[in-house]
Amino acid sequence: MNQRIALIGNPNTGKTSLFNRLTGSFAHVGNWAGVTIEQKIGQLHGKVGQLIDLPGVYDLDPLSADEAIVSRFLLHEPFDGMINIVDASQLERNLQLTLQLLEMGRPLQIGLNMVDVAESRGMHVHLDKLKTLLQVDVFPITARTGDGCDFLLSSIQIEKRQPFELNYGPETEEAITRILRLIGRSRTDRWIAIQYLAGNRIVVDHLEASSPEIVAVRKELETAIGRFAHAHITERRRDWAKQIRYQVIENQNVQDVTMTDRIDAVV
Ligand code: GDP
Ligand code: K
Ligand code: MG
Repeated sequence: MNQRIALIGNPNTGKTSLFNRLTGSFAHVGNWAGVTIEQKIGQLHGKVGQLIDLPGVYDLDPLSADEAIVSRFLLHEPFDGMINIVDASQLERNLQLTLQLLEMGRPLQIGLNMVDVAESRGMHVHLDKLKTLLQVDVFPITARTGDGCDFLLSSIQIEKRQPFELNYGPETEEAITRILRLIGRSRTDRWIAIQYLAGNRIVVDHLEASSPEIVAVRKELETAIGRFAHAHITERRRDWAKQIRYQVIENQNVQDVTMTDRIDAVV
């Protein structure tokens, strides 16, 4: 079977470096429908399968053209699995996207990149703890040198996975259940209700067109919690990412790499 694997992660986490390590010559370079951003698809080395290099994003909420491409891809394009590349030196920021991918419940593996940068700052990531907390396979890699990339390649799998369930609090959980009932979806699709409440434009437009009643559910939730649903979801994601980082990094005195540190580290 010709597997289609999507490569997803924050900008500047090493996606293109990993893409070049895992694939041979380009199978295809084209444009995403309606936008002029390059689409890169490569044949996976030694496998009947393709890797799709998606634009780097921090979130699935399509505020930027890149996020719209990724969001549309995940909602509308056929694919068999995902590799989420995560920057080990910026876990708190990266994991906020990872959570959204975990919630989808599609086959997923994490390539933990920039391990060299993290280690050089004295940050040691407890891989086993991270795997247990995220309930997904995590492969440490250094995309720049190729370390760990072959093992990641040989471990690509498209097994079914249970969606990760983060609890958003009683009022939000009730709203999620009501939304799923209104749109006729099961609990495994709860990520759609979460993306709706998070204000993902593509999901909002799609769901409100077919089930206008869900607006009232969101408004009731906002009255109950005294704030916008999207603000609540975003904060909950950030708190979760902070907690995971706290639990998996050994030396708590070391801070995550900042954007300025990153520029210094890669040049
Ligand atoms: P993308 O924006 O996610 O596609 O990231 P790139 O592959 O373009 O990488 C961004 C920068 O990080 C480049 O300068 C890479 O050489 C560098 N880089 C990629 N992987 C690693 C790594 O594992 N360690 C270090 N130190 N740098 C890396
Ligand atoms: K780049
Ligand atoms: Mg790139």
